[in-house]
Amino acid sequence: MASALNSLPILNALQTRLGWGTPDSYNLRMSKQPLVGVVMGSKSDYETLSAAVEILRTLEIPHEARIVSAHRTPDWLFKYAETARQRGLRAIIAGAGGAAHLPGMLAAKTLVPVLGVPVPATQLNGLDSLLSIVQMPKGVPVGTLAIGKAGAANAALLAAEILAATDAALYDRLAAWRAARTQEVLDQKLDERQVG
Ligand code: RP5
Repeated sequence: MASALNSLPILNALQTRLGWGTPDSYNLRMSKQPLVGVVMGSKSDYETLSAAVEILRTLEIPHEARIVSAHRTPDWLFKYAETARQRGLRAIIAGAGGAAHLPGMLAAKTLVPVLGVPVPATQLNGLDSLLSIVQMPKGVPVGTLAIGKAGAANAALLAAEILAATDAALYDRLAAWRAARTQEVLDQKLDERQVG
């Protein structure tokens, strides 16, 4: 029904006029089917990964969040990775702390792009997970972000950029988000005694 409606030129024109983007992007926004999977090795990692979820919500990107442990639920990890593409995921954000094998093992089992977020969960404050995630062997890439919430937020923005390549309406939302960040800095003022 939806695809039949989308073939109506007048509806397409209306969608474009209202800034809803192409019929395809309209369908993606309206569907509940997740496009981005946010996975983490433990519930305690959510505090870090919430920065990614927040950005995905702001940009209206359908997503899901799941706990998937590389060492404690390896079979579930494999199932998640193996079904990711057929379930419609276009990017996976994977955060883990310590000996963080989650992003790399997901990447080994799917061609859906994996964005790795090192979580500061141990005595080494995320340096251990950063090195574990970033040092992938040639041929199995993981796009590795910064340690902690900044990395999680950037992972979501990178996922948005990947999706925006084929979604004009999302591209516009992303551009508006970036413009707002620029404006925030332009609006910042130093005190009189700070300007020198
Ligand atoms: C926690 O254990 C970390 O924060 C991490 O994400 C998780 C890793 O679990 P495994 O994937 O190694 O089972 O300390």
